[in-house]
Amino acid sequence: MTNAKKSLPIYVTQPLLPDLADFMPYLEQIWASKWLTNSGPFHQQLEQALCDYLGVKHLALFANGTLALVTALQALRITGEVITTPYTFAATGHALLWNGIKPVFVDIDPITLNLDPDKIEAAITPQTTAIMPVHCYGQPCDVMAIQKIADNYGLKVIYDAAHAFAVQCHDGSVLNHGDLSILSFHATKVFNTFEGGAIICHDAKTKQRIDHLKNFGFADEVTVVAPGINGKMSEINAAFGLLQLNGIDEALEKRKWVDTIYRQCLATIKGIVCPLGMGEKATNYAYFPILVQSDYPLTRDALYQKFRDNNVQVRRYFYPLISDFSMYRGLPSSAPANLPVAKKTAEQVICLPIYPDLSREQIEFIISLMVD
Ligand code: T4K
Repeated sequence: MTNAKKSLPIYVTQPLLPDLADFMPYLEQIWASKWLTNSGPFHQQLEQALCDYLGVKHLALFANGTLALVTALQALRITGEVITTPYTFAATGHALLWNGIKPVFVDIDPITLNLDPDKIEAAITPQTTAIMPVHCYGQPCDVMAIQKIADNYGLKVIYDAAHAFAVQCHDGSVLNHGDLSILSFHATKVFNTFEGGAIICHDAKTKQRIDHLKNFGFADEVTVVAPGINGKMSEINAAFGLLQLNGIDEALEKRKWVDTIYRQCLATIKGIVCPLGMGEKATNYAYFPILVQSDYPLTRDALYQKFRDNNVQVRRYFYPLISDFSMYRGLPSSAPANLPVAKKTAEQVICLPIYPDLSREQIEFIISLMVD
């Protein structure tokens, strides 16, 4: 215990970093070619390697997940109102606002913590054009139910799959569902390129439109087909992604091990619930959320403070709800009475540290803070 305490802080996550020496040949190649960005060779290789690894047809790399989200909405020309979850990171809602779209918040399911399909229909209006669910913590949404509603009402579906790298559902990659999915490759994610992201789509024409949109709208040297943005990933980020992909299976295994130990240790602690009973392939062990119930001796915030006092840098993902941020608070759908499950979950949640290098000693120290 004492040793674990000495080696603190323990962060909620730590990035996966391959050996620095293994990155040097990539850097030398970039230096030799002087090709630094704008769809260079590593960029092209990483797009193909990720399509193969993830089991998806088309993938466009981005500088980060937020730009991918903003561009996904542009690619499908989404306007009006979009139904989404309040239980997510700020970027989900902000991508809508950056496109002049009104978010309409719908409550979450208490088991999956994702958008509750049973509550979507009641929120649809003549202005609704799309649904933007989040595979929160990498737990797949009910993709079949959501698609059925979208088909019935002629709506597009864009998944914020920022957490869902390599996540499978009943018929393969969860990224193959909906019209588009976006990934984040931020440093804190299961697979990272320092900063980075991607849009997954199903046909070459859409991929081409996305590629134009992320490069200012340029279709060729003299033709600009849309008011695009600069969303391009650089060669350094792409090269790092290629290198990291080599170790991703091992990293996922280590995350699974951490998840298993936590579940074993927490099973007997009264008042602590692990909300997601995750299946073998339905998760990538990106996060380890716990819910602090009223029969636990400490409040959620007292336990959070105890962790922080002991230099365990846990996070309350996702508190506050984004519907409580000042720019969303005035929306009718942000009313707490409309979002009781999300509200309660946000008040109970703590995400415990989880990353490949977390040791048993560190896990035991974290657990000890919950039982002492
Ligand atoms: N949609 C969803 C559902 C998302 O969760 C996110 C991002 C996005 C969209 C947008 O994707 P990006 O545009 O970011 O690609 C972090 C991440 O910055 C953010 O990417 C992520 N979601 C969110 C859930 O978590 P913060 O503000 O909590 O990050 P920060 O800097 O406090 O880092 C958390 C912990 O990670 C630190 O305590 C220490 C550790 N850490 C962090 C960094 C940056 C490291 O060990 N090394 C590092 O380099 O948002």
